[in-house]
Amino acid sequence: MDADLTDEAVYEQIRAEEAHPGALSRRGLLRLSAGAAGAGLGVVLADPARAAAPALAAPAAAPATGIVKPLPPELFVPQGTNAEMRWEAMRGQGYTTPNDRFFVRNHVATPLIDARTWRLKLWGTGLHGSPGEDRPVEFSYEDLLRMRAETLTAFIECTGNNRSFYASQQGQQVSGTPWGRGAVGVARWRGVRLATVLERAGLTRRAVDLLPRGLDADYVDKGENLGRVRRPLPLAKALKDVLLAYEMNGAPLPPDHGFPVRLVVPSWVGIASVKWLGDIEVADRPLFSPWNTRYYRLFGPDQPAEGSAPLTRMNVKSAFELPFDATFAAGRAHVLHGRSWSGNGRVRRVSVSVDGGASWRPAHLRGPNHARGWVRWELPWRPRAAGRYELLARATDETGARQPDVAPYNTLGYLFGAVVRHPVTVR
Ligand SMILES: Nc1nc2c(c(=O)[nH]1)N[C@H]1C(S)=C(S)[C@@H](COP(=O)(O)O)O[C@H]1N2
Ligand SMILES: [Mo]
Repeated sequence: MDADLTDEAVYEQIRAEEAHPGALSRRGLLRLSAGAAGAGLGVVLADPARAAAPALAAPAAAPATGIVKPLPPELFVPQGTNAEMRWEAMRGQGYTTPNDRFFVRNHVATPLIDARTWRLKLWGTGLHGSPGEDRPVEFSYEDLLRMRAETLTAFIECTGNNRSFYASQQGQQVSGTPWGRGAVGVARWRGVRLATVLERAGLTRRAVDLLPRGLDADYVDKGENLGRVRRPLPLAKALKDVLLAYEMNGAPLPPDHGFPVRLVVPSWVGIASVKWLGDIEVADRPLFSPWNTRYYRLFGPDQPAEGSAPLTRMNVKSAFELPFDATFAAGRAHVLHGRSWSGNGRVRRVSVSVDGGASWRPAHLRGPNHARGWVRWELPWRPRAAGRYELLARATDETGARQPDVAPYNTLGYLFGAVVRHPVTVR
């Protein structure tokens, strides 16, 4: 079992190399030097800038995204270094989002990491003996595979999912990746509880905050180097339900989703689920990084100057398994399919309107309804007359939170949970 996973890792690397030889035939050159991210760990970057460099004579097919897996246009909408899932790609699928169509959100580029030399390093004042960063407690990939495994079905959703609707539905300008609805997916994650690893590393009662950090390259925002992706995680959440995941839907984590090991922080903003996890500082005091100070807070006229508290849970949302401007035959029986989810827990009810919000009917919830996942639903529809229609879906979760008509404005365009007006044509 262990050996298989390692073999799979090698296989993934070889396949990636075949997929874009331009970037990866220069592995030696791209290997990061000691002191940089992943020092001595054989980290290789699928670097878009390098892949595109003229000297490499990269084939036209070489992707410019830094993403390793294929991004066929019927499954994905490109978003710079990211890839958004098309919602019609979920039609006919089971409960989870298959790995080949799970959205990718990369601040920089997918690094290719050798699981055989990779180590998870824990250090800091919240551990017995306060080990420094230079003398961390280490766990190998094999160590983690040998520990008691748990599975968790959970969504990961980018905090900016639906961001483009601030402009298109509310006429508001916000900054950030202009995601439509597809920066969300549900997977069955398998791995080790973070709590277990923290205990083994010598967690003390003084510990309050963790700082998990990725092995991808430094994130540079408009010329400013912010260092590697890292976002503080309160110990209470870490001990509750956070997973160190090494499998996604029964396969080793694909490179783009954090191979060899990522955090899965269920119900919370996607940024918490740090990919390509390299180390975790465990501290006896609150920790800060740009990802809980300047990003992932709400900023705007209704917020304090330093922004809201750092964002934690995602809000309730819905999506139809249809593209925008889908067409339907008039006078025929159709079934509308969709999914709803919430960081607060299970979705209780979903109402659907086919007349732009004038009237509503309850959708039929189908199949599993995991508290940390989503629920599928459907509703028959027989449109009588040709014309343009707006489909709306509004979910209510188990805490009573219901999708509003208008999402509260914030400058970074986070948490757009308002009902999406989905245009379709009947002919
Ligand atoms: N190391 C690292 N972890 C990361 C990121 C990243 O760029 N680097 N992106 C985060 C963000 S913003 C999101 S929404 C999720 C996306 O996970 P996915 O790419 O597997 O869908 O990963 C998070 N973890
Ligand atoms: Mo995100």
